[in-house]
Amino acid sequence: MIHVPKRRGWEIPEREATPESAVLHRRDFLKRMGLAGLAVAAGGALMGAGRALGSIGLRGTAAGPSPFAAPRNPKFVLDRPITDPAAASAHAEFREFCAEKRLVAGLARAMNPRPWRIEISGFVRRPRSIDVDELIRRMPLEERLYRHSCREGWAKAVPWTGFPLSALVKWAEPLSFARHLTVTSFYLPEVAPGQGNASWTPWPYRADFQIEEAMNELAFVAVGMYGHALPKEHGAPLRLVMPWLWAHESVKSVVRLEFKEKDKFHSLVQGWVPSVMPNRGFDRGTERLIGTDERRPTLLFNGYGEWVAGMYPRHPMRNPL
Ligand SMILES: Nc1nc2c(c(=O)[nH]1)N[C@H]1C(S)=C(S)[C@@H](COP(=O)(O)O)O[C@H]1N2
Ligand SMILES: [Mo]
Repeated sequence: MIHVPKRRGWEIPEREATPESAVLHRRDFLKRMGLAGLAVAAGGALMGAGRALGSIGLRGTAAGPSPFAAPRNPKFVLDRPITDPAAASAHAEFREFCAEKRLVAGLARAMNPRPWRIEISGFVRRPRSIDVDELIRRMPLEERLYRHSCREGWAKAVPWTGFPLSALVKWAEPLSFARHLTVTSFYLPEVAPGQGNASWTPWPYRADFQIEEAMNELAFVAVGMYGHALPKEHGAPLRLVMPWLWAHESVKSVVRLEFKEKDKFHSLVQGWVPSVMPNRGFDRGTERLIGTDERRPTLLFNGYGEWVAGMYPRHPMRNPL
């Protein structure tokens, strides 16, 4: 069944769509073998450093290096230069603050990402909440170079510091019949002026995933960027990065992970946008690289098919094939 999205004010017309045959590439990624152990060992060393830092946030101090400067996982390579950090921050999508991307960073200064608690709820062995810095100390930190692409037709390439979402899911101990995960952002209309605007709903911002998607090796939780703590406009103190999905799935400033037995398969953020990119009829065909304005073709599964294509065998909304 064809799913026709309602056009929202912030969507640009889809006049640039090109035939999918023009964007079907496979990319050569580094072989995935033998590197996992290395990342885990390096992450363990950093967890030690993090523990020594005490509770006043996780800044680098005389006591040790910043945990946000984590060792890079060499498995994930880019086909383009890293996006200039200033350009990335001047073009931040964070509707809680403003629809105008260049104003988001200024408005987001009003938020306070620490202290910050993350709630684990739903079908888990033990519903609980945890302080973000405590969570960071428990997780194996690494740096990954990922590309992310918004369906408005722009893309960034960013070194994220964080940990696999699978590590957090395992820590949460979902029950065997938990099949979906809803990841939710904050609701603070007194801090985030965009949340006073009911025309873009529902708040709080959220996205739904199948457990398989959450457990996929690519699914990442970022707590840092460019070797530093995550800036507010990019979703401090903790956000998702799901690079094979359109970037609207990468929920910023997460406050809750809820495990569910069942959900609409394709509920997603607003319940209307196909999430795997590119998707016939919704993809624009090219993306503009933030910072350089270079245009590149969009890629099936954003070029990450090697990791994720197997998860989408038959679902017409998620599998564009
Ligand atoms: N909480 C929250 N998360 C969000 C959004 C948002 O408005 N609120 N926007 C999404 C969209 S549409 C995009 S394109 C990416 C942008 O991430 P970036 O600004 O770090 O590039 O964040 C996603 N995560
Ligand atoms: Mo977006």
